[in-house]
Amino acid sequence: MSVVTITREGEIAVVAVNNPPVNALGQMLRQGLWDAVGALDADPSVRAVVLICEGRTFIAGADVTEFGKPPVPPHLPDLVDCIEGAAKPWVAAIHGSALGGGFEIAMGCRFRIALDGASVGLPEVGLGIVPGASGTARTPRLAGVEAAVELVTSGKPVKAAKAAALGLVDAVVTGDLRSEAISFARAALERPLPPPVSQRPVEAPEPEFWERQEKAISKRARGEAAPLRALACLRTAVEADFSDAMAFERATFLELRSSEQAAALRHVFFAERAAGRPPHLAAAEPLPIRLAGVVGGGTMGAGIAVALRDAGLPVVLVERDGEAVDRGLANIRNVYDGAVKRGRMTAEAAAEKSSGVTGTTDYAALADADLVIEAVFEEIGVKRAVFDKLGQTCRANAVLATNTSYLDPRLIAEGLPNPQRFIGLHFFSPANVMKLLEIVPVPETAPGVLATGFALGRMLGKIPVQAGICEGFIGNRILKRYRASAEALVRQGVAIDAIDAAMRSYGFAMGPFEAQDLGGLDIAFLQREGARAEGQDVPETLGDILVRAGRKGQKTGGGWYDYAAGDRTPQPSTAVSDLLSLQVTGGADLPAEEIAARLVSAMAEEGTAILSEGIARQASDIDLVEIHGYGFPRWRGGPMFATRAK
Ligand code: 3H9
Repeated sequence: MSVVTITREGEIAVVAVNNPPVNALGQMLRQGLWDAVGALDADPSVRAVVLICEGRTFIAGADVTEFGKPPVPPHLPDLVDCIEGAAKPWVAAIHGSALGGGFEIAMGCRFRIALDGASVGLPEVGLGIVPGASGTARTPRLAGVEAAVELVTSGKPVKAAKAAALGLVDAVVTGDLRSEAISFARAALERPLPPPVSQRPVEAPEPEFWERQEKAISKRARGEAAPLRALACLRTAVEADFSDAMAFERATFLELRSSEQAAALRHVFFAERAAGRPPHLAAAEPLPIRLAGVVGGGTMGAGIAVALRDAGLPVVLVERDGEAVDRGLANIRNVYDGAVKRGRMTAEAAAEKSSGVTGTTDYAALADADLVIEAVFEEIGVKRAVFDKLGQTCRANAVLATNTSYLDPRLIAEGLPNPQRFIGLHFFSPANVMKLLEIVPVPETAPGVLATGFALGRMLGKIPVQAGICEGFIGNRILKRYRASAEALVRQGVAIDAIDAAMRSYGFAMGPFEAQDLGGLDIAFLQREGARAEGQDVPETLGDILVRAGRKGQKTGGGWYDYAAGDRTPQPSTAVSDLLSLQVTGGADLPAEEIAARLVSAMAEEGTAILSEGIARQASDIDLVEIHGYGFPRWRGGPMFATRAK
């Protein structure tokens, strides 16, 4: 089957691309389009050309799997020029997404029309590169500099209607794209043609514009190379002539393509796609989810309810008494009110979402639920009592899930009728925002129930990762090791603020100690105390010493740091130095890179143990857990990738 076929509608030729799954611009497709330009230019009976794609999307970009290999001609920038230079005008007919090289091809066309709901964009910075086939040079000529800077340096696509308003597409159509595009092409032939995009004028902004952008991007995309380099390309594109701009963009693209950041981001790109479709569940059929229940309306339960509502599911929220029901529903409304305040949602949409949650104290309301997620207090007796009731009231094939983060799900499931429908679904707070979902089967969990966990993850727009059973599963187990290693550095005499600063400069939003101060030191302390009470040998941590002295974090005015009233800025604390003085045995003064290297290696070592015990299925899953649940910088690829043998 050919990746490019040409058919005719009178004087209009229709070039159809068919390169599943996403019509990526592999060498065969590039060659096919190159040959099509030649053939149609040579055919005097053709007056215009429509470029359209089969399948779920327009061309989604360069073929990322080719990035590790030497480039093979025809090169994409040459192909875009070739389409632009064609003797007949080309019309790109966009459905799905025209992304990266796909949108660059569209910009090489004389016209672009898009189906309503389609998107266009230049997501290259998300792969650690800049557009490499004129995206930085042609976009400002279509949409102006400001819009181009936003599009290219954020990597965020825009929907057809906005694209039309920005001038990125010439028309938005509904109905049959092929016939709309043919009519558009016929009508276009009746009017004088606009100049090719590369020949359109562009107004250069003042130098201060670039300085402002540089500052904003450095802040927004701290540590990432590509967005700033893309900005430099855009500046060259409006200050130099077109061919110089193209040469500059190409050189930048090639340099970044072989960078460590690009390799890391490609790794994450493929890991994310692989995570949602685990091959061991290929034959398992997920169960349908039409009605969901949540037990527990605290921060976590409310967040889970919002995540379920955002995916369009009706939700029943069960709490132990009327007051708790009201509090739970108020928690949910608060989340939506926040979204309205930030302009992310209209008040009507928020009201519609909130009204889709029914609060009750009566478990019988869960009788028809397909899935119930328990998010009550982290105590085995409390959780067991919930599952006793669920076992009595829910359908025998309803999926019953616990959101426990530390308890053993096997103990929670004990005594449950039909334990094959039981599973751990570990959300991260805030559950409607955080992308990670750890899926923890017990030995009895049926493959279809496990597959339902993954299907739910995809439905909620999360990154689902399967984890085996151990204390803390994948993420919290690595977190414990990370914190212990950070404390080990403090014991060696490394300053607390030096450790936090080192992890910030590595790319985390916060270091390990300031993060604990924000979240509170008492939760982990109580867990350790609980384990000690059960007779487990849990060594005293430095955090324990602080909590015993009343330093539980920001909420008590101090933890690892002091905080002035009403101020969240961490101040190094002499009280902490005094409290820990007996524990600190050295006077180490390590460079930031060494601190970060030690802590990331510790995470990776724990990851290796997790892998060898079969708790994680693959190293890339561990990277996804750290990136999506714990703030590991995406552009470092995760601890396993960052410490791999090169
Ligand atoms: C670029 O264009 C550089 C140029 O400026 C310059 C060059 C010189 N390549 O996401 P899905 C695979 S950089 C190869 O689940 P959806 C993906 O791995 C590129 N493969 O589908 C998966 O494979 P599998 C800029 C790709 O419907 C399958 O397709 N473009 C590529 O949820 C389905 O993917 C981008 O960054 C690719 N470019 O979403 C766009 N893209 O089935 C990246 C996807 O084996 N792509 N695959 O696991 C996307 O954003 C989404 O795939 C898209 C569809 C929105 C298109």
